[in-house]
Order: sequence, then C-alpha cells, then structure tokens
Amino acid sequence: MRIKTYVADNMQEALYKIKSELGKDAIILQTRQIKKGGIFGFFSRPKVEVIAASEIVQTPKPQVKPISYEIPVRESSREIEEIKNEISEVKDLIKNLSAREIYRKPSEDLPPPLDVVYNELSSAEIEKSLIDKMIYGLKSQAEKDGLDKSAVITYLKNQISTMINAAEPINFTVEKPCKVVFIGPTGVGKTTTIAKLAAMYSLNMGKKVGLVAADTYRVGAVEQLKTYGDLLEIPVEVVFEPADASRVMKKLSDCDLVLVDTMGTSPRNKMQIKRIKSLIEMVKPTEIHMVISVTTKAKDVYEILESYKELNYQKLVFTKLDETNSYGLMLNAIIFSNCSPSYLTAGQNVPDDIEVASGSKIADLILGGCS
Ligand SMILES: Nc1nc2c(ncn2[C@@H]2O[C@H](COP(=O)(O)OP(=O)(O)OP(=O)(O)O)[C@@H](O)[C@H]2O)c(=O)[nH]1
Ligand SMILES: [Mg+2]
Repeated sequence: MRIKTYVADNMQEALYKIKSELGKDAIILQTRQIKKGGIFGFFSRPKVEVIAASEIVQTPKPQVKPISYEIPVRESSREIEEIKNEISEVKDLIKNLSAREIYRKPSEDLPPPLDVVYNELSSAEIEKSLIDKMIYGLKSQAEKDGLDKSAVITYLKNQISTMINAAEPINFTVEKPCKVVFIGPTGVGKTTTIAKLAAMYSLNMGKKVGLVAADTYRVGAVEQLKTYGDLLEIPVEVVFEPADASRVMKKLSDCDLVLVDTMGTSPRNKMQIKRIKSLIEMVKPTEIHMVISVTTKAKDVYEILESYKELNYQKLVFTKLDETNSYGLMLNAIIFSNCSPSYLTAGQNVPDDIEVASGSKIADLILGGCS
C-alpha cells in the first residue's frame, strides 16, 4: 500500500494527480483546506491537501537480511518523539482506511463531481444504500448536463431535506399538561437536554414547566435534575416506582409542560427497558423523545433504535453535534426509525446549546464538509 499527501489548487486537480500516480482505485483518506505560500502567512492562497492511498498490492517477500547486533543509536529524544508521532499518524490512517473500505463505492465509474461527493458522503457515514440511491439517481443527469460539484451539492441538500420527516418540536396543542418522556442510552445527554428545554420554554416562552426525575437508579441523577429545577425555580418531583407516577403527575397537573427524565440504559438490558415501559404506561405521555448522541458508532445506532422500539418513541433528539464532523448518522436514524427529528444540541451550555431541528439544517450539516 502507498500513502501519499497531495497539495493542489483544487480538488479536481488533486484527484487528477492521485489517479495518474496511484491508479483509478486509489482511496481518499482525508481532505482539508490549507493555506500555502505568501510572506509570514500573508498573501497565502487557499489549497487543498488530500491524503490518498493506493490499493494493497502483494509484493514479493524481501530477502531476509542477517540480523545485525549493532543497536542503532538515535541522535536525540526529539527524533524518537518524531518517530512516535509518525507511528501514531500511520495508525490513525490505517484505522480510517478500514472504516472507509466498508463504504467503498462500486467500481462502476461516476463522473468527477459525483465521484468526489460519493466519497465525502461516505466520510459523513451515511448508510451505503442511501448514498447509492442519491448518487446513482443523479448519474444520468450529471452526464447529460455536466453538473458541477456545487450543483450536485445543492441537489443533494434538497433531496436530504425532503427525505427527512418534517421536524416536530413539542406540540402543546394536544393536551395540558403536555407530558414528554425522554429515553435513551446512558450519558447521551437526556438530563441536560431536559434542562435546556425547561429553560427555553419557561424563561423564553413563559410556559409553566415541571420536571419529573424517574431515574432513581444512578447515584446523583435526582440531585442533577433538582439542581436545574432550583436554578430555574420550577418544581421537580421524584418517581421512585412506576406506581408513583400517577400521584406525581397529578401534583404537576397545573403545568403547561411536564418533562420526564428516565434512567439511561444499555440497549441490551431488557429488564431496565421493561421498567421504563411500566413507567411510560403510568405516565401516559403525550410524546416520547428518543435521545441519540451523534457520536454513537454508526452500526450501533440501529441496535439502539431497535431495542427501544417497544417504547413507541415518535421523535428523535440528536445531541453532541459539537463533538463530531460526521453527521450522516442523523439521516440513517431518521430513515431507519421513520421518526421526526425534534431538537439538536451542540454543547454543554444550558440553555443556549439547543435548537429546534429542521431538515435543511441537518442536510447542511451533512453536506457542510463537501462544499
Ligand atoms: N459536548 C456536548 N456535551 C453534552 C451535550 N449534551 C450533554 N452533554 C454532556 O454529556 C454528559 C452527559 O449528559 P447527561 O445529560 O447527564 O446525560 P444522560 O443521558 O442524562 O446520562 P444518564 O442519566 O447517566 O443516562 C454531560 O457531561 C453533559 O454536559 C452536547 O450537546 N454536547
Ligand atoms: Mg440523566
């Protein structure tokens, strides 16, 4: 395998160099914008830097050299440090390479802008079948009209927005109080999202909000919600057993909105999922939002969505958008679950780092890296 870094004025030029040097099956490992030239960084021009690898080629085994007993002496610890850094860079490239190979496009040739965008959608970790559908659907038009990259991206943004069900934030018109239960794996940001929503609706929109802590399993979970409740000066009730739920909901019956925090569970822990189900049966929520961190491994998200299916969630909250650059997981999850996205969160700040989801925002995030 050969790995090489190319610097060019634009992506097309870089791809031309790569294909002529490494062959048409070369794999793009990484692309980034850089600035080169100029004086002390001034007047520098933007360039693209592309790291590419050629196919793995079986080379004949080298002749075994006799072992030398001389221990090579390294000149300085800086040199050793440099070697360590190089090794870790190579390790990262290999990790990247194996992840991308899963998504390698079929050998069928695509015209240049589609070829480039295909690889970029793969890097965004969009499910291969969805990429195939979008890109091959555009192939004949791209060949006929000679679409350039920006036209392809504009078309795909529209297509992704329309593939996403209309975003649905909390709907207050169904009943009062509107009761919303948040479920999801451990540590994805359920409690923080509830705090952000409580602040958004009580402080900014003047709604009467109540909180319910139904996570008495994890040490400190109730205190975490109570701290937010105290700061926002809104009531917090605790449900110790699912049977407590109807009593607690009655206490909050004069609220416009009741947000129920549940314990985080492993998607494989059937007992805990059953326990949440019993709680949901007692609460009789208006809506159930499934909370998913976009940092979840692409293949794990399907298991998570499947395991919680029996809880009949209808909406998806995506959290931790600030912790990754690959947003394809959102599209995969929406299509797989056939749910609507409700909110997007991008940071730990309560109440600022939350917004109502939208198809166009998600499409922009997914294709942001392609422009
Ligand atoms: N970077 C980032 N961190 C977040 C975001 N949302 C939540 N967090 C952090 O993620 C961690 C876990 O958040 P929690 O709200 O406690 O998660 P949880 O799902 O309630 O966790 P459990 O109750 O233990 O299942 C905290 O450190 C939060 O500050 C986000 O959008 N971005
Ligand atoms: Mg929590």
